[in-house]
Amino acid sequence: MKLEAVELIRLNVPLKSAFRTSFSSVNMHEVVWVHAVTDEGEGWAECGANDRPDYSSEYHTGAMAVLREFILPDLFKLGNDLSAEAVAPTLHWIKQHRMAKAAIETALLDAQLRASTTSFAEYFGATRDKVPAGVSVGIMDSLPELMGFVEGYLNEGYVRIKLKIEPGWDYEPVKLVRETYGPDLLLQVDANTAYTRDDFDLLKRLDEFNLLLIEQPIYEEDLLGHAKLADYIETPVCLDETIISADIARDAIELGAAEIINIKPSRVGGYIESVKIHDISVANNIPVWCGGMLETGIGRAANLALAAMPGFTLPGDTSASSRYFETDLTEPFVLVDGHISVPTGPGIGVDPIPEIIERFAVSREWIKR
Ligand code: OSB
Ligand code: MG
Repeated sequence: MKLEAVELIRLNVPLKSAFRTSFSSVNMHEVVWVHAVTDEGEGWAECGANDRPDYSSEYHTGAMAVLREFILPDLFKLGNDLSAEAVAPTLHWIKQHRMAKAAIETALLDAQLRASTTSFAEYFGATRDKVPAGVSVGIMDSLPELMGFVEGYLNEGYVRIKLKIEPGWDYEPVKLVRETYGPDLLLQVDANTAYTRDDFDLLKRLDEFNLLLIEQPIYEEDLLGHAKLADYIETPVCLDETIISADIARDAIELGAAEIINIKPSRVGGYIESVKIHDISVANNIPVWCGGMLETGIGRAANLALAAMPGFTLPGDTSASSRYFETDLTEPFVLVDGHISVPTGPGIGVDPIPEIIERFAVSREWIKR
């Protein structure tokens, strides 16, 4: 396969309601898409980078810059030797920038698999045709507001609730949700690194709520701190931000820092690396689940295929389109009995709708070989 041109599209897609985490509050999904044109056909991917370097060091215009200046010139140079599998080895010399690398690798994988009429799910060896959906619930201004959202999501059929937490918004909201819905509700929390090694006693108080897991409680580089916390509390420690590669996943598991892993393909450099993390986790009896970055249908389709692999034994943040957007940019993904169907068509299995791209696009730029 040969890469002919790439279109970088910046989109601002309004969210239905503000999504607040311990690191930001967003009303708009500001995102970059990569549209690859090859001699065998076209492919699409959504870059995971936020508008600001607040979740990881990457941000959308930075990802566009590294694609333009370094990543795409190297891939153009490969000529006919290009394949999705060749992307990571070719770009190995570029330090970090995993979300930018993931976006182009995914767009090329989409083009490659569309050409061979293979779905992402088949390529991954996925074993299910639908996956259970959880929902990530942001930090709210008040407990009644939170309960309104949780009630609504449970009525829709979501099978697992994840509450975003931060110091001052932890024990009370978790207690209220647990007491209201009882012991059978699958409930977990995500701190996005908001706590420190000084907060272990506070986090231990959450043990009484029998949570599925606590996600990324402390600083992403503090592997040893997570191992110490995992020893100290009953709630299983799950890592998100820390797990940026299969090598780090292996080390975190061996150190006892990751009792569960959230796999986000964008964070780890793509789906090929994600499958490696899945395999390492399965070999070590570590459950995994698929995280999200508020993706539009273009990113969501590929995540659902990954989440259908056998090691994904916990519900993911792969919610329906309607949880995020009034209007998605593909056919919307819908929740049916708490599950979302895995696309079966070639490649990611969905197509962007041109008129809707036009509506939300802020800029479109072609880069040619
Ligand atoms: O930490 O999992 C996270 C959204 C943006 C950035 C980080 C995170 C999240 C979510 C929502 O929790 C996941 C989703 O529904 O896509
Ligand atoms: Mg998280």
